[in-house]
Amino acid sequence: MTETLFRRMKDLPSTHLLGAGTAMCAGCGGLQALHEIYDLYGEKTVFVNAAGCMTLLSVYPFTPFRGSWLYTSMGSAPAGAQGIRDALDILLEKKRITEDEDLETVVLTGDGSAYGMGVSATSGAIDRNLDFLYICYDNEGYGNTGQQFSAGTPHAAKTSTSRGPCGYPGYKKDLFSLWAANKPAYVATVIGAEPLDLSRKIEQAKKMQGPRMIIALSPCPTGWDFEPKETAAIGKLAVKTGVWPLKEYIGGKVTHTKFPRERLPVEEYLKTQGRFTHLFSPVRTETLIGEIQQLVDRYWKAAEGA
Ligand SMILES: Cc1ncc(C[n+]2csc(CCOP(=O)(O)OP(=O)(O)O)c2C)c(N)n1
Ligand code: SF4
Ligand SMILES: [Mg+2]
Repeated sequence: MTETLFRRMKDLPSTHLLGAGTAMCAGCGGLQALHEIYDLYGEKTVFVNAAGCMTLLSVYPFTPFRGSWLYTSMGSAPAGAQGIRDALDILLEKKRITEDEDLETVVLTGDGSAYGMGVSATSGAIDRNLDFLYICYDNEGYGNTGQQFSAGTPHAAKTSTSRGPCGYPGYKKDLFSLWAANKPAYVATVIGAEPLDLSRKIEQAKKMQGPRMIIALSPCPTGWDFEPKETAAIGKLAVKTGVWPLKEYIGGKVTHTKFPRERLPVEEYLKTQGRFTHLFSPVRTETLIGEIQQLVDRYWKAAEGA
């Protein structure tokens, strides 16, 4: 039976591979973004995957990734990627593989790793100018273990470890700027609900060498509490309200790739998710809604003035 399953997975076209026969939630926004990226990046890749939801894609001895796949602890995926890149370079030098058989090294981690435990290993990898693509699917919490808050959790969101009346008291870390400050070749934010913007950025990253980083906001029906069919609509609202700026960094310059000229009020986005219900019910919490709106307004005022 396992043999049949393996054959079935192998026979599927690559565009339908990710998610086949796995335990991912319906409507997973992280998987949507990964699908789109994988379609463009292709099978000649080694995925170095830190512990998190996406590690459920591979259930030993099977994996939907056609190239290769390595599982690492939460903090060490970029270090694992260095080992893979070095091994491939040695094989190339010894002519044990041809240029055509070389593989792209791709790190895949959640926000728990990217915004927290993995920052040190990522900084080291950028310092060593490691030639790799780093994808962070950002579902704004430790999704795999029950949506505890992470450094990517937005202000006031309820998580399993911030259940009080005001939700998470902290503020989402600015990972884009943190990465850009390390001067890698490329940094971009994307979202699966904007596939044209995403594909242009992945094509751009593909043309470059050195450290290239992608942060994909990943609407998460399970952790954010919404119906799986709403994933794309919520992703679009994240962009239209200005909550998730789409931008890229190349050679010291940051460019916004989509300017929400007529921004919708943030509450249009907040209202769609159970993690923000306490802002509207049983009574409307004007202070918190106002604070979130102010954060977004301040961001775009600075961006427009830049
Ligand atoms: C050092 C360490 N602490 C805790 C865990 C348990 N753990 C496995 S996955 C996970 C959540 C990871 O969160 P994130 O990186 O955001 O990925 P997501 O689960 O949201 O996909 C945790 C805490 C671990 N694997 N390693
Ligand atoms: S918990 Fe969220 S990120 Fe994890 S598989 Fe489910 S929908 Fe995707
Ligand atoms: Mg996460």
